[in-house]
Amino acid sequence: MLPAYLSNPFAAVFGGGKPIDWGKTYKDGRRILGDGKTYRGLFSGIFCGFIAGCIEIWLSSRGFEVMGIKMPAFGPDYKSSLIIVLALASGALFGDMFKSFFKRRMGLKRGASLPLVDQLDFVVGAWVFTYLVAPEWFVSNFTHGIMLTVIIITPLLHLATNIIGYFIGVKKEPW
Ligand code: CTP
Ligand code: K
Ligand code: MG
Repeated sequence: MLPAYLSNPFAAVFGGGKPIDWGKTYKDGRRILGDGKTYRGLFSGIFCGFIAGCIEIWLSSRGFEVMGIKMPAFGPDYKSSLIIVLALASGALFGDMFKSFFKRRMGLKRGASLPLVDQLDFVVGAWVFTYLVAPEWFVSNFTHGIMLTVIIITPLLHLATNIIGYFIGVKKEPW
């Protein structure tokens, strides 16, 4: 999940410049996506998430140790692993973009919050893209366990990060 988790914050760090919708409005007179979705954010986010995934593939191919626990070498199928990593990173940002389209149709301005949807958009996007390239990944009970954990933990992580952001003064609201 790391490529999906990292593509969003990296899009926020490196984003800016030309918006993906070129500043155009939809039939309803509102922006198609809004200024919060830019080409630079999209490509830098996908790139950083992809690099994170490549490091994971590299680590898992040689085996590594975390806090004294030895992880065995996986000997992964590199080609399919790279495609999955790319699907996770890009799916996350496309899911986020898809959500912005609907937020604008609902009349919500850029940055306005849509609870739970704002926190799970990228997770759903990442899984939809992964399903398209590797449906076999979704049949195992192990994967279902990971998915349930991610759905429960992600909104909590999001809230915790925002509370920290509020106390260190980089966020106006603690949510
Ligand atoms: N960002 C970007 N390009 C993307 C995604 C994000 O440039 N494809 C940057 C923007 O600067 C954006 C910030 O990351 O403001 C935070 O992303 P997000 O919370 O998804 O955007 P919002 O500004 O909240 O816009 P929206 O209401 O459309 O979700
Ligand atoms: K987001
Ligand atoms: Mg936002």
